[in-house]
This record gives sequence, C-alpha cells and structure tokens, in this order.
Amino acid sequence: MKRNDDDKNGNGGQDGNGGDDFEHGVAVKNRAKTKKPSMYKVLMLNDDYTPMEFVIHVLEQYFSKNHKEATRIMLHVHQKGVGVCGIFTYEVAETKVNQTMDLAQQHQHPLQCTIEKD
Ligand code: TYC
Repeated sequence: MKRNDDDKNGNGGQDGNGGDDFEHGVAVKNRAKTKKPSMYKVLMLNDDYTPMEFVIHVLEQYFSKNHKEATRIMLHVHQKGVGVCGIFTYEVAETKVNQTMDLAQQHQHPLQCTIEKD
C-alpha cells in the first residue's frame, strides 16, 4: 500500500492525538529490507495408471482444493499431460511434493509431481 513519505510512523496521520502530528518516540526508517520470497509452482504429471479418484484425493488433501476444483485440475492433467496444483514458497512446495509422492508410493501408484520456479 502506498503512503505519504512524511508519515514516518505509517499511521496515515491517524494517531488520534488531536491532529497536530507532533509525536515523541523512536524514529523508524521508512520501509527497508523485507523482500517477497520467490514462488514455485507444483506441477502434476499425467500417467496411464494412477486412478483419477486418487489424484482428486491428493489435490483435496494436500493442496486444499474442493472436490469440483480438484476434479477440474485432475482432468486438465489427464488431457494435457501436466497441470498446476498450486504456487508456494520453496519449502511449502517441497513438502507438498513429498507428501504426494509418499502417498502415491504407499499405494503403488506411479504419480509424479515436480517443482518449477514461478
Ligand atoms: N491418466 C490417469 C487415468 O486415466 C488419471 C491421472 C490424472 C493420472 C492425473 C495422473 O496426474 C494425473 N487413470
């Protein structure tokens, strides 16, 4: 959000001090550091053997999709060969890929997913 550079406390002048905007306290530097983290796509790959219902279950369980959205993504992957499950920071993306691959392996399905920089 943009704000006036003179408003060093970032409160938009809404201090409720009567409107004089004279304040005592610690001077703070106007916004420094804080970089947005790089984001990563989790891609799901099609194969001929993993059951459609299993892929839908994974998308619901690990990618927080509702049933309709999970079905849409699964069908997209089934038809196009690859699709995006979601976009996350690296560690979150890695965790979701590991959860997906672990469950697939437990059920002996060849389902694959990968991480790609956004
Ligand atoms: N192609 C699979 C089938 O016909 C379904 C499937 C969809 C598999 C998406 C993997 O990522 C996938 N049973």
